[in-house]
Amino acid sequence: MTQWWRDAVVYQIYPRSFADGNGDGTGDFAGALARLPYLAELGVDAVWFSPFYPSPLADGGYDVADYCDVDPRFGTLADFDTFVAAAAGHGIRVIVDIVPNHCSSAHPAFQAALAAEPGSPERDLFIFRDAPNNWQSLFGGPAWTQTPDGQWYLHLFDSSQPDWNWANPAVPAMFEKVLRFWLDRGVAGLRVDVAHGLFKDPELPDVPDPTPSDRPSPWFHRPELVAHYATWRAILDSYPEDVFPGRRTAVGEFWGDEITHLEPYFIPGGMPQAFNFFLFQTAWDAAALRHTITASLALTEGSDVVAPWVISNHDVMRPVSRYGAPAPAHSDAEVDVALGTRRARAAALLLLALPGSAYVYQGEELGLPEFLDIPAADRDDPVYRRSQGARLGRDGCRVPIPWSCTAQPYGFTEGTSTWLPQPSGWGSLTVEAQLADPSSTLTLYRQAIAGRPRGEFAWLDGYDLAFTRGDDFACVLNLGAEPVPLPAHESLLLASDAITDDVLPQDTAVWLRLR
Ligand code: TEU
Repeated sequence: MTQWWRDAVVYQIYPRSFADGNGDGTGDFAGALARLPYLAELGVDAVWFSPFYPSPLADGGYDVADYCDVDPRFGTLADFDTFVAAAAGHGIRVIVDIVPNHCSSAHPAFQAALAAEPGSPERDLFIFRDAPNNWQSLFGGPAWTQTPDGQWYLHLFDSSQPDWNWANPAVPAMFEKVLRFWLDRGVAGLRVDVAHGLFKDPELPDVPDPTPSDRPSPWFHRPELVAHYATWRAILDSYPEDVFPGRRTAVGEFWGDEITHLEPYFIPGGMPQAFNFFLFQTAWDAAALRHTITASLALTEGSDVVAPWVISNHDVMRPVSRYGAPAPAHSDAEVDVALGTRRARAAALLLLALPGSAYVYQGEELGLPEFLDIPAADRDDPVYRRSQGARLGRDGCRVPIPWSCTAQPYGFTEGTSTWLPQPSGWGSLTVEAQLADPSSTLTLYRQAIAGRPRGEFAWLDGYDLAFTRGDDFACVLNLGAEPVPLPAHESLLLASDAITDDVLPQDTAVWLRLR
């Protein structure tokens, strides 16, 4: 049975910001459908949609009020089905986002819990207590909110995102139905939000250090998870090859402070894929990157679980700004966009040459910088609100995509405004402008996706950061100040920047045909 996801390139769509089809300034399925040819030409194997379910959008849709429908702002279930069928026509599979750790406070089950008595079965679907412990929300502030009758409920994220009680068998039973609802509709896979969450230590103990982190804790990486995901794997594997060749898949959003925190998930019959976030958490330093790659490959060695590589998503600063900023960046003035762009292009050649699957977040292929100067009044991320502005949050990487023209809204919408503002000066970054430019970042991504190497990985001796894939392909990066002579090769396949005299300048990567 083909495991199509093992070396797939998956494109992440953040639906609010990908493409607007109805002129209201928010992206939707109609807009995405119109842009399918773009995705087909980019050459991706699948798209993952961040949540599009009915939601108050208090956390961009990761606050789900109904797991089995489409929010009218994004379209209808029929529009979703149309997209899946049309994508299949282009050979593109669809992955949907499942949010099992928490729902929206607008979810009928939580509304029923609020209306019910303390100690009732309705409340037992969530985590209500008479007194809070000292846990903190990952978005800032306490992880507990008090209800009018005096009880408190747990929310690891925003107060509008109550955590489900996974120790109550009704919760896994409900999610099994949600999984089947989408799998029956023909989706090829699921992305599982906060996959290291869900189960909590039943004692809900106070912790010595309540600072949120992704290490194993009474709320993250609980031992129940491994057996739980085996049940989801069995559901995935029970689906026939009716839509596409190959099994259905799921990719877990497992964060860890260290690579070893993910080890338990790399077992036979587990969740088919676990994101590898360590590449973008690693500094722009050859030795550090080499160490991360070696440790990541060791994690997947001999396991049938795949760990897709990632350099950006809707939760982290755009690579161009991250690699061009003295961290943490707080204003455009501090970001060297030219330097960041140079490094992000080299990182793209690394990402797409490594063995296994890679996820590309919308706009990464355009080399968009983070929009850091969004006015306070326009910011939407609860992280910004809950931290009283101390953390800028993630709006800057969620700006509507510039498709064409030289000014806002850059072809994103037929309307005049967009749900988050776009900066001026993005005219040269639009899809239209970059398609016409053979040296654009979009062209680089298209060429790299089309030409991904398949052979066995081996480090290339004599270089800080270089490796071969089989006998005839090499990827070489130079992150150091000194130019590096290229190894003997038959031809230069791709370069992240201009190369002269077979010498690789600083912050540049090349793909070489060796023979
Ligand atoms: O993100 C998860 C998340 O943000 C944390 O679990 C993570 O541990 C931390 O930020 C990294 O150190 C997911 C979604 O991707 C995000 O957009 C949502 O806001 C969040 O869950 C809540 O649903």
